[in-house]
Amino acid sequence: MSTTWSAPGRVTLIGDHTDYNAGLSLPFGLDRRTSVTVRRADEPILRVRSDSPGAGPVSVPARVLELPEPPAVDGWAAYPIGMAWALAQAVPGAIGPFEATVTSDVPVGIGVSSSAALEMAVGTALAELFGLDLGPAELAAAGQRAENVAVGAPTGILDQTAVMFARRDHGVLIDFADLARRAVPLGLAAAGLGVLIIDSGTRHEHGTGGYGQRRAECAEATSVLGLTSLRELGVDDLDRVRPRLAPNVFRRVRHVVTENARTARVTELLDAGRAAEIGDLLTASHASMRDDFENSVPAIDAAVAAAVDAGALGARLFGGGFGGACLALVPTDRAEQLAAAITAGVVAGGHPDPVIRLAAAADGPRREPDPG
Ligand code: GAF
Repeated sequence: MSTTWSAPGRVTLIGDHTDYNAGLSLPFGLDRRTSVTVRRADEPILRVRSDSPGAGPVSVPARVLELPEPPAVDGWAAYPIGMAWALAQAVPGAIGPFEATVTSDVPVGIGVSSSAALEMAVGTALAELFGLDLGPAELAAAGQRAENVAVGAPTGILDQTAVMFARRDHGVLIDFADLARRAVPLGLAAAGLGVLIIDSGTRHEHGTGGYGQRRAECAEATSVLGLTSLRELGVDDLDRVRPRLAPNVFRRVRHVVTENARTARVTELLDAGRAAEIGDLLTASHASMRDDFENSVPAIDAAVAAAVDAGALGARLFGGGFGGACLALVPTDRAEQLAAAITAGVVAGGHPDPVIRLAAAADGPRREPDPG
Protein backbone atom coordinates (compact mmCIF):
# COMPACT_ATOMS: atom_id res chain seq x y z
CA MET A 1 0.00 0.00 0.00
CA SER A 2 1.23 3.52 -0.74
CA THR A 3 -0.21 6.94 -0.09
CA THR A 4 0.59 10.34 -1.61
CA TRP A 5 0.19 13.72 0.07
CA SER A 6 1.11 17.16 -1.19
CA ALA A 7 1.73 20.46 0.60
CA PRO A 8 2.15 24.02 -0.72
CA GLY A 9 4.98 26.49 -0.39
CA ARG A 10 4.45 29.65 1.69
CA VAL A 11 4.37 33.35 0.93
CA THR A 12 4.32 35.86 3.78
CA LEU A 13 1.97 38.62 2.72
CA ILE A 14 3.17 40.57 5.77
CA GLY A 15 4.64 39.72 9.18
CA ASP A 16 8.25 38.52 8.92
CA HIS A 17 10.67 37.82 11.77
CA THR A 18 7.76 38.13 14.15
CA ASP A 19 7.22 34.38 14.70
CA TYR A 20 10.10 33.79 17.11
CA ASN A 21 9.14 37.05 18.87
CA ALA A 22 5.60 35.90 19.78
CA GLY A 23 4.20 38.33 17.19
CA LEU A 24 1.75 38.32 14.29
CA SER A 25 2.08 37.08 10.73
CA LEU A 26 -0.23 36.77 7.75
CA PRO A 27 1.10 34.20 5.27
CA PHE A 28 -0.68 32.29 2.52
CA GLY A 29 -0.11 28.96 0.77
CA LEU A 30 1.68 29.22 -2.60
CA ASP A 31 0.14 27.48 -5.62
CA ARG A 32 3.28 25.33 -6.05
CA ARG A 33 3.37 21.99 -4.26
CA THR A 34 5.62 19.21 -3.05
CA SER A 35 4.19 15.68 -3.28
CA VAL A 36 5.46 12.69 -1.34
CA THR A 37 4.51 9.07 -1.96
CA VAL A 38 5.30 6.75 0.94
CA ARG A 39 5.11 2.96 1.30
CA ARG A 40 6.35 0.55 3.92
CA ALA A 41 9.81 -0.89 3.14
CA ASP A 42 10.60 -4.62 3.28
CA GLU A 43 14.08 -3.99 4.68
CA PRO A 44 14.84 -2.14 7.97
CA ILE A 45 15.69 1.13 6.22
CA LEU A 46 14.35 4.59 5.50
CA ARG A 47 14.92 5.39 1.82
CA VAL A 48 14.13 8.77 0.29
CA ARG A 49 14.44 9.81 -3.33
CA SER A 50 13.53 12.93 -5.25
CA ASP A 51 13.09 13.96 -8.86
CA SER A 52 14.93 17.25 -8.25
CA PRO A 53 18.28 17.64 -10.00
CA GLY A 54 21.20 16.78 -7.74
CA ALA A 55 18.96 15.21 -5.08
CA GLY A 56 20.17 11.61 -5.19
CA PRO A 57 18.54 8.76 -3.22
CA VAL A 58 19.57 8.39 0.43
CA SER A 59 19.07 5.42 2.78
CA VAL A 60 19.62 5.21 6.53
CA PRO A 61 18.97 2.34 8.97
CA ALA A 62 15.44 2.48 10.41
CA ARG A 63 16.85 2.23 13.94
CA VAL A 64 17.82 5.94 13.74
CA LEU A 65 14.16 6.60 14.58
CA GLU A 66 14.69 5.21 18.07
CA LEU A 67 17.71 7.38 18.89
CA PRO A 68 17.39 10.56 20.97
CA GLU A 69 19.68 12.47 18.58
CA PRO A 70 18.72 12.97 14.92
CA PRO A 71 20.68 11.04 12.28
CA ALA A 72 23.55 12.91 10.62
CA VAL A 73 22.25 13.29 7.06
CA ASP A 74 23.53 15.95 4.67
CA GLY A 75 21.68 17.89 1.99
CA TRP A 76 18.04 17.65 0.99
CA ALA A 77 17.45 14.25 2.65
CA ALA A 78 17.94 15.81 6.10
CA TYR A 79 14.42 17.26 5.74
CA PRO A 80 12.39 14.08 5.07
CA ILE A 81 14.52 11.89 7.32
CA GLY A 82 14.58 14.59 10.02
CA MET A 83 10.78 14.82 9.78
CA ALA A 84 10.42 11.05 10.24
CA TRP A 85 12.76 11.25 13.23
CA ALA A 86 10.79 14.15 14.75
CA LEU A 87 7.52 12.21 14.32
CA ALA A 88 9.10 9.16 15.93
CA GLN A 89 10.09 11.35 18.88
CA ALA A 90 6.50 12.60 19.16
CA VAL A 91 4.96 9.11 18.90
CA PRO A 92 7.62 6.58 19.94
CA GLY A 93 7.46 3.24 18.15
CA ALA A 94 4.80 4.33 15.67
CA ILE A 95 6.93 4.70 12.55
CA GLY A 96 8.59 1.77 10.82
CA PRO A 97 10.77 1.33 7.74
CA PHE A 98 9.54 3.23 4.67
CA GLU A 99 10.39 4.44 1.21
CA ALA A 100 9.46 7.96 0.15
CA THR A 101 9.48 9.49 -3.32
CA VAL A 102 9.38 13.28 -3.62
CA THR A 103 8.30 15.42 -6.57
CA SER A 104 8.07 19.19 -6.32
CA ASP A 105 7.58 22.38 -8.27
CA VAL A 106 8.21 24.62 -5.24
CA PRO A 107 11.33 26.69 -6.03
CA VAL A 108 14.21 25.98 -3.62
CA GLY A 109 16.15 28.71 -1.82
CA ILE A 110 13.99 31.69 -2.83
CA GLY A 111 12.15 32.06 0.47
CA VAL A 112 8.86 30.31 -0.38
CA SER A 113 9.52 27.60 2.17
CA SER A 114 10.29 24.60 0.03
CA SER A 115 11.58 23.04 3.26
CA ALA A 116 8.24 23.33 5.11
CA ALA A 117 6.39 22.07 2.02
CA LEU A 118 8.62 18.98 2.04
CA GLU A 119 8.39 18.46 5.82
CA MET A 120 4.61 18.80 5.85
CA ALA A 121 4.10 16.55 2.79
CA VAL A 122 6.30 13.90 4.42
CA GLY A 123 4.54 14.39 7.76
CA THR A 124 1.00 14.09 6.42
CA ALA A 125 1.92 11.09 4.25
CA LEU A 126 3.67 9.23 7.10
CA ALA A 127 0.83 10.12 9.49
CA GLU A 128 -1.60 8.30 7.21
CA LEU A 129 0.70 5.37 6.39
CA PHE A 130 1.42 4.63 10.06
CA GLY A 131 -1.91 5.82 11.50
CA LEU A 132 -0.39 8.57 13.68
CA ASP A 133 -2.87 10.39 15.88
CA LEU A 134 -1.39 13.86 15.34
CA GLY A 135 -3.29 17.02 14.42
CA PRO A 136 -2.03 19.74 12.05
CA ALA A 137 -0.49 21.86 14.81
CA GLU A 138 1.40 18.82 16.12
CA LEU A 139 2.68 18.02 12.63
CA ALA A 140 3.80 21.65 12.29
CA ALA A 141 5.65 21.40 15.61
CA ALA A 142 7.38 18.21 14.47
CA GLY A 143 8.40 20.00 11.26
CA GLN A 144 9.97 22.83 13.23
CA ARG A 145 11.81 20.30 15.39
CA ALA A 146 13.11 18.54 12.27
CA GLU A 147 14.38 21.81 10.90
CA ASN A 148 15.91 23.06 14.17
CA VAL A 149 17.43 19.83 15.42
CA ALA A 150 17.96 17.57 12.39
CA VAL A 151 18.75 20.20 9.74
CA GLY A 152 20.28 22.70 12.19
CA ALA A 153 18.44 25.84 10.99
CA PRO A 154 17.31 28.01 13.96
CA THR A 155 13.95 28.88 12.36
CA GLY A 156 10.59 29.64 13.99
CA ILE A 157 7.29 27.89 13.35
CA LEU A 158 5.81 30.32 10.80
CA ASP A 159 6.42 28.24 7.71
CA GLN A 160 5.08 24.91 8.95
CA THR A 161 2.00 26.55 10.52
CA ALA A 162 1.30 28.52 7.34
CA VAL A 163 1.59 25.40 5.18
CA MET A 164 -0.61 23.25 7.44
CA PHE A 165 -3.41 25.83 7.76
CA ALA A 166 -3.25 27.38 4.27
CA ARG A 167 -6.58 27.95 2.57
CA ARG A 168 -7.38 28.86 -1.01
CA ASP A 169 -7.91 32.62 -1.53
CA HIS A 170 -7.19 33.26 2.16
CA GLY A 171 -4.31 34.31 4.33
CA VAL A 172 -3.71 32.67 7.71
CA LEU A 173 -3.42 35.15 10.55
CA ILE A 174 -1.16 33.51 13.12
CA ASP A 175 -0.67 34.92 16.59
CA PHE A 176 2.57 33.35 17.80
CA ALA A 177 1.86 34.36 21.40
CA ASP A 178 -0.50 31.38 21.63
CA LEU A 179 -0.43 29.94 18.10
CA ALA A 180 -4.05 30.97 17.52
CA ARG A 181 -4.93 30.97 13.81
CA ARG A 182 -7.68 32.44 11.68
CA ALA A 183 -8.37 32.37 7.93
CA VAL A 184 -8.55 35.91 6.51
CA PRO A 185 -10.18 36.41 3.08
CA LEU A 186 -7.67 38.09 0.78
CA GLY A 187 -10.34 39.42 -1.57
CA LEU A 188 -7.75 40.01 -4.29
CA ALA A 189 -9.75 38.77 -7.29
CA ALA A 190 -12.73 40.95 -6.33
CA ALA A 191 -10.42 43.96 -6.21
CA GLY A 192 -8.81 43.07 -9.58
CA LEU A 193 -5.49 42.47 -7.83
CA GLY A 194 -2.84 39.79 -7.92
CA VAL A 195 0.47 39.06 -6.22
CA LEU A 196 3.63 38.86 -8.31
CA ILE A 197 6.44 36.75 -6.86
CA ILE A 198 9.79 38.12 -7.99
CA ASP A 199 12.72 35.75 -7.53
CA SER A 200 15.86 37.87 -7.35
CA GLY A 201 18.11 34.94 -8.14
CA THR A 202 20.14 35.55 -4.97
CA ARG A 203 19.94 32.55 -2.66
CA HIS A 204 19.60 32.34 1.09
CA GLU A 205 20.55 29.68 3.61
CA HIS A 206 19.09 29.84 7.11
CA GLY A 207 21.30 27.16 8.67
CA THR A 208 24.13 29.68 8.70
CA GLY A 209 24.62 33.42 8.72
CA GLY A 210 22.28 36.34 9.18
CA TYR A 211 19.09 34.59 10.25
CA GLY A 212 20.60 33.19 13.45
CA GLN A 213 22.32 36.50 14.17
CA ARG A 214 19.03 38.42 13.90
CA ARG A 215 17.35 35.89 16.15
CA ALA A 216 20.12 36.34 18.69
CA GLU A 217 19.79 40.15 18.54
CA CYS A 218 16.03 39.88 19.24
CA ALA A 219 16.76 37.53 22.14
CA GLU A 220 19.35 40.00 23.48
CA ALA A 221 16.81 42.84 23.41
CA THR A 222 14.21 40.67 25.15
CA SER A 223 16.67 39.84 27.89
CA VAL A 224 18.12 43.37 28.34
CA LEU A 225 14.60 44.77 28.63
CA GLY A 226 13.55 42.04 31.06
CA LEU A 227 10.68 40.88 28.84
CA THR A 228 9.24 37.47 28.05
CA SER A 229 8.99 38.42 24.37
CA LEU A 230 9.10 41.53 22.16
CA ARG A 231 5.32 41.17 21.84
CA GLU A 232 5.06 43.00 25.14
CA LEU A 233 6.19 46.18 23.37
CA GLY A 234 3.92 48.46 21.34
CA VAL A 235 4.92 51.23 18.95
CA ASP A 236 4.46 53.77 21.78
CA ASP A 237 7.12 52.02 23.89
CA LEU A 238 9.91 52.41 21.33
CA ASP A 239 11.24 55.81 22.45
CA ARG A 240 11.31 54.62 26.05
CA VAL A 241 13.38 51.47 25.39
CA ARG A 242 15.74 53.00 22.84
CA PRO A 243 18.42 54.25 25.32
CA ARG A 244 18.72 50.78 26.86
CA LEU A 245 19.67 49.04 23.62
CA ALA A 246 22.63 49.11 21.26
CA PRO A 247 21.61 51.03 18.10
CA ASN A 248 21.54 47.97 15.84
CA VAL A 249 19.57 45.94 18.41
CA PHE A 250 17.09 48.79 18.77
CA ARG A 251 16.53 48.78 15.01
CA ARG A 252 15.75 45.04 15.06
CA VAL A 253 13.22 45.69 17.84
CA ARG A 254 11.66 48.57 15.93
CA HIS A 255 11.16 46.31 12.91
CA VAL A 256 9.46 43.60 14.97
CA VAL A 257 7.20 45.98 16.88
CA THR A 258 6.12 48.00 13.84
CA GLU A 259 5.70 44.82 11.77
CA ASN A 260 3.20 43.49 14.31
CA ALA A 261 1.26 46.75 14.01
CA ARG A 262 1.34 46.65 10.19
CA THR A 263 0.20 43.02 10.17
CA ALA A 264 -2.73 43.82 12.43
CA ARG A 265 -3.71 46.75 10.20
CA VAL A 266 -3.45 44.75 6.96
CA THR A 267 -5.67 42.10 8.55
CA GLU A 268 -8.26 44.72 9.51
CA LEU A 269 -8.29 46.09 5.97
CA LEU A 270 -8.64 42.64 4.40
CA ASP A 271 -11.42 41.73 6.83
CA ALA A 272 -13.19 44.87 5.65
CA GLY A 273 -12.78 43.93 1.96
CA ARG A 274 -10.28 46.77 1.40
CA ALA A 275 -7.40 44.87 -0.24
CA ALA A 276 -6.65 47.84 -2.51
CA GLU A 277 -5.56 49.81 0.58
CA ILE A 278 -2.85 47.50 1.93
CA GLY A 279 -0.12 48.47 -0.56
CA ASP A 280 1.59 51.22 1.45
CA LEU A 281 1.80 48.94 4.48
CA LEU A 282 3.57 46.29 2.36
CA THR A 283 6.08 48.86 1.11
CA ALA A 284 6.59 50.21 4.64
CA SER A 285 7.31 46.65 5.76
CA HIS A 286 9.98 46.42 3.09
CA ALA A 287 11.60 49.67 4.23
CA SER A 288 11.58 48.33 7.78
CA MET A 289 13.38 45.15 6.77
CA ARG A 290 15.82 47.00 4.53
CA ASP A 291 16.73 49.74 7.04
CA ASP A 292 15.97 48.31 10.50
CA PHE A 293 16.16 44.53 10.26
CA GLU A 294 18.84 44.81 7.55
CA ASN A 295 17.98 41.50 5.93
CA SER A 296 17.40 42.70 2.37
CA VAL A 297 19.86 42.62 -0.52
CA PRO A 298 20.40 45.19 -3.32
CA ALA A 299 18.74 43.07 -6.04
CA ILE A 300 15.55 42.87 -3.95
CA ASP A 301 15.62 46.55 -3.04
CA ALA A 302 15.90 47.27 -6.79
CA ALA A 303 12.94 44.99 -7.56
CA VAL A 304 10.77 46.60 -4.88
CA ALA A 305 11.65 50.12 -6.07
CA ALA A 306 11.03 49.19 -9.72
CA ALA A 307 7.68 47.59 -8.82
CA VAL A 308 6.46 50.65 -6.92
CA ASP A 309 7.75 53.03 -9.63
CA ALA A 310 5.93 51.02 -12.28
CA GLY A 311 2.61 51.25 -10.46
CA ALA A 312 2.46 48.31 -8.06
CA LEU A 313 0.26 49.17 -5.05
CA GLY A 314 3.02 47.93 -2.75
CA ALA A 315 5.98 45.54 -2.65
CA ARG A 316 8.16 43.86 -0.08
CA LEU A 317 10.82 41.28 0.60
CA PHE A 318 9.25 38.27 2.29
CA GLY A 319 10.47 35.23 4.21
CA GLY A 320 13.80 35.05 6.01
CA GLY A 321 15.59 37.43 3.64
CA PHE A 322 19.34 37.74 2.93
CA GLY A 323 18.38 36.87 -0.66
CA GLY A 324 15.33 35.16 -2.05
CA ALA A 325 12.20 36.77 -3.39
CA CYS A 326 9.92 39.77 -2.97
CA LEU A 327 6.26 40.20 -3.79
CA ALA A 328 4.36 43.02 -5.46
CA LEU A 329 0.63 43.70 -5.22
CA VAL A 330 -0.49 44.64 -8.73
CA PRO A 331 -3.64 45.22 -10.78
CA THR A 332 -4.06 41.87 -12.53
CA ASP A 333 -4.81 43.43 -15.88
CA ARG A 334 -1.43 45.18 -15.81
CA ALA A 335 0.58 42.30 -14.36
CA GLU A 336 2.56 41.51 -17.52
CA GLN A 337 3.38 45.15 -18.17
CA LEU A 338 4.51 45.59 -14.57
CA ALA A 339 6.61 42.42 -14.67
CA ALA A 340 8.40 43.75 -17.75
CA ALA A 341 9.01 47.11 -16.06
CA ILE A 342 10.34 45.38 -12.91
CA THR A 343 12.73 43.28 -14.99
CA ALA A 344 13.94 46.36 -16.84
CA GLY A 345 14.49 48.27 -13.57
CA VAL A 346 16.35 45.40 -11.91
CA VAL A 347 18.58 44.74 -14.91
CA ALA A 348 19.31 48.47 -15.29
CA GLY A 349 20.61 48.37 -11.71
CA GLY A 350 23.16 45.73 -12.74
CA HIS A 351 21.34 42.78 -11.14
CA PRO A 352 20.48 39.44 -12.76
CA ASP A 353 17.20 38.93 -14.62
CA PRO A 354 14.52 38.15 -12.00
CA VAL A 355 12.05 35.29 -12.49
CA ILE A 356 8.52 36.67 -12.07
CA ARG A 357 5.17 34.91 -11.82
CA LEU A 358 1.67 35.58 -10.56
CA ALA A 359 0.85 33.59 -7.41
CA ALA A 360 -2.49 32.45 -6.04
CA ALA A 361 -3.31 31.53 -2.43
CA ALA A 362 -3.65 27.74 -2.30
CA ASP A 363 -4.95 25.11 0.10
CA GLY A 364 -2.81 23.30 2.65
CA PRO A 365 -1.92 19.59 2.60
CA ARG A 366 -4.14 17.21 0.69
CA ARG A 367 -4.19 13.58 -0.26
CA GLU A 368 -3.36 13.03 -3.92
CA PRO A 369 -4.33 10.18 -6.25
CA ASP A 370 -1.86 7.28 -6.33
CA PRO A 371 0.76 8.20 -8.98
CA GLY A 372 0.66 4.50 -10.09
C1 GAF B 1 12.08 31.83 7.72
C2 GAF B 1 11.83 31.04 9.00
F1 GAF B 1 11.81 29.70 8.73
C3 GAF B 1 10.51 31.43 9.65
O1 GAF B 1 10.41 30.78 10.92
C4 GAF B 1 10.38 32.94 9.82
O2 GAF B 1 11.18 33.42 10.87
C5 GAF B 1 10.71 33.64 8.50
O3 GAF B 1 11.98 33.24 7.99
C6 GAF B 1 10.74 35.14 8.65
O4 GAF B 1 9.46 35.58 8.96
O5 GAF B 1 11.19 31.46 6.72
